[in-house]
Amino acid sequence: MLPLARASLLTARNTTRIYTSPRPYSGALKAFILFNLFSSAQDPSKSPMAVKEFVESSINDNKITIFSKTWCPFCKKTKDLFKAQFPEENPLIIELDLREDEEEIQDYLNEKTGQRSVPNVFVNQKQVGGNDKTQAAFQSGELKRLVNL
Ligand SMILES: N[C@@H](CCC(=O)N[C@@H](CS)C(=O)NCC(=O)O)C(=O)O
Repeated sequence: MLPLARASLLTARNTTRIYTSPRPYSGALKAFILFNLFSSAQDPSKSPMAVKEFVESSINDNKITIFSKTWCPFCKKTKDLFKAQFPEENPLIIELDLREDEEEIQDYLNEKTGQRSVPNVFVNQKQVGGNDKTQAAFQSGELKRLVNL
């Protein structure tokens, strides 16, 4: 074989060798990614209809609904306000960070109310808003009016 031809064959072999070893991993990785994409796409609890139904029934079936996150300091203030000022009420508190459909619920709340942040408070099916608006509504007497509708 001509020296030049041998050299290019060696290069080709080396190249092949370099890319041979990671192949089993990249195949497994691809399968893993595809599996995860497929699983989340197939998860019925995350479908737009299921999320919409969950949010709407939560709001419609409860006098007070608070979409919250366990670690959120504004949510704590809102929850404390209801506990202190309306102890006889039993708000439905949905801690989004404990759910797998957290993102989807926030997307739907944003679509419905223009607000993606938490807390997001509803009283007698009316959106009050986040913590600032809820505290202000309490100060003005509007929150009490809504609770007692
Ligand atoms: N001014 C808002 C502040 C609410 C806020 O910033 N909430 C944070 C959590 S502490 C939030 O929702 N961040 C976006 C997210 O968690 O997706 C209020 O009064 O509610």
